[in-house]
Amino acid sequence: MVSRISRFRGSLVGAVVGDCIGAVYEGEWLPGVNIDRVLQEVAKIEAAGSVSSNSQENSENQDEDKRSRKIYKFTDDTAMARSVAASLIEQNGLNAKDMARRFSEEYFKEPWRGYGGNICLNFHALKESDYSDPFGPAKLQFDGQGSYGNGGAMRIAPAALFACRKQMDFKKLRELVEPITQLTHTHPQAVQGALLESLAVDLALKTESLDPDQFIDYLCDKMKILEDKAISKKKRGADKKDSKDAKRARKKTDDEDAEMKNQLSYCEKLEKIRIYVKQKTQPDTKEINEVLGTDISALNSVPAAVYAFLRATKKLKGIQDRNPFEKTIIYAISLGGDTDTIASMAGAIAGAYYGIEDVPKSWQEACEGVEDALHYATQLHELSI
Ligand code: R7I
Ligand code: MG
Ligand code: MG
Ligand code: MG
Repeated sequence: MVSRISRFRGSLVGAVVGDCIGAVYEGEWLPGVNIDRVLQEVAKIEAAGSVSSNSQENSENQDEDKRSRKIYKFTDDTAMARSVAASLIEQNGLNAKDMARRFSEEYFKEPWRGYGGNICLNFHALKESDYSDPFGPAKLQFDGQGSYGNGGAMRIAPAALFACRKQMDFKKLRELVEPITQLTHTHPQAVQGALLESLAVDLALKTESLDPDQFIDYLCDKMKILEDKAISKKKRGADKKDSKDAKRARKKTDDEDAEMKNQLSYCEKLEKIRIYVKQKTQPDTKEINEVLGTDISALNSVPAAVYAFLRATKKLKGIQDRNPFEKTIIYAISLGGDTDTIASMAGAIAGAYYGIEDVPKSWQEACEGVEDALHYATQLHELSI
């Protein structure tokens, strides 16, 4: 049995190693990233790890090894997740102003971490207004429709851990995840994506013996509630016919509907995942790209992360000798596109299920930010009992 603390550590560390290793390939599109290339990179990490373990008796050698070893830097995904963790821990709950300030200050300290194109405007606006309305600037993004990027989902694992008290239900998880996401992302797809990721992490933390079908059933159940609510909210908005604003809102809704008609919803994608996971022959990466998506939008990346985690319980070409956590990360990266983020989100779920013992030591040593992640996981664990 994997202990609860091991799962907490596995989840946050899983997210960090997915981000750090995935970042090597971010933005490589079709036809994905050849799995042999990912394996070569991983082999380098593991070779460096075995050198350091051979020189363990000699501390001088050890220091020298540490200096010469390549360190894989984390990106914005981890930078923001760290702020979520630190803020929840220090405030023992959500303090929106505090979290917004941490996001923003972190960005101004290290703007080179690879942030999304528009989120930076948010940080500027937050700072200029001295965080007086932490939710204000995000609502103005993209002509008022809010960002649908995956920046909300990519940082949410610590919130799932914080919320993982025995009595914590879906409603309470939502009450935490929605505002954390809305500090930067107000588009319903971004919020739903963050909820899907947090639900998957939460469920993985609590699952003893994984049955992919049941895992998907649970997620579908909850996502259906969210999607139905979003549809009726939209309808209510469109029904207000009187004012000019409402007319404009209605036109926007129609445009969005037309745009979204070509897209599968989260629930529909979860049903596709169910089929892909069961499939005897490994699904084609091209098809995964087209159907689930692997880009920087939440709708086209969170499902891919859930899929990578579940498919890694099955046969995967070229990586059968790897443990299922390693398979999850390597396979998620091989799907291409937004590799740091998809691998990070998949890593948070896989780590929550398999625990820290399945995250290779050499990977942990190679990735920047792992020690802090372990520290945050321990503190979140203490708060959650
Ligand atoms: O979502 P966000 O934080 O970006 C996260 C991604 C991850 O891959 C990270 O690893 C990092 O590389 O970036 O940042 P946003 O700027 O909110 O959204 C990302 C991008 O999605 C935007 O720059 C836009 O290109 C696109 N986008 C939209 N485009 C049109 N209309 C997001 N929302 C919209 C929209 O409503
Ligand atoms: Mg990134
Ligand atoms: Mg990314
Ligand atoms: Mg380290």
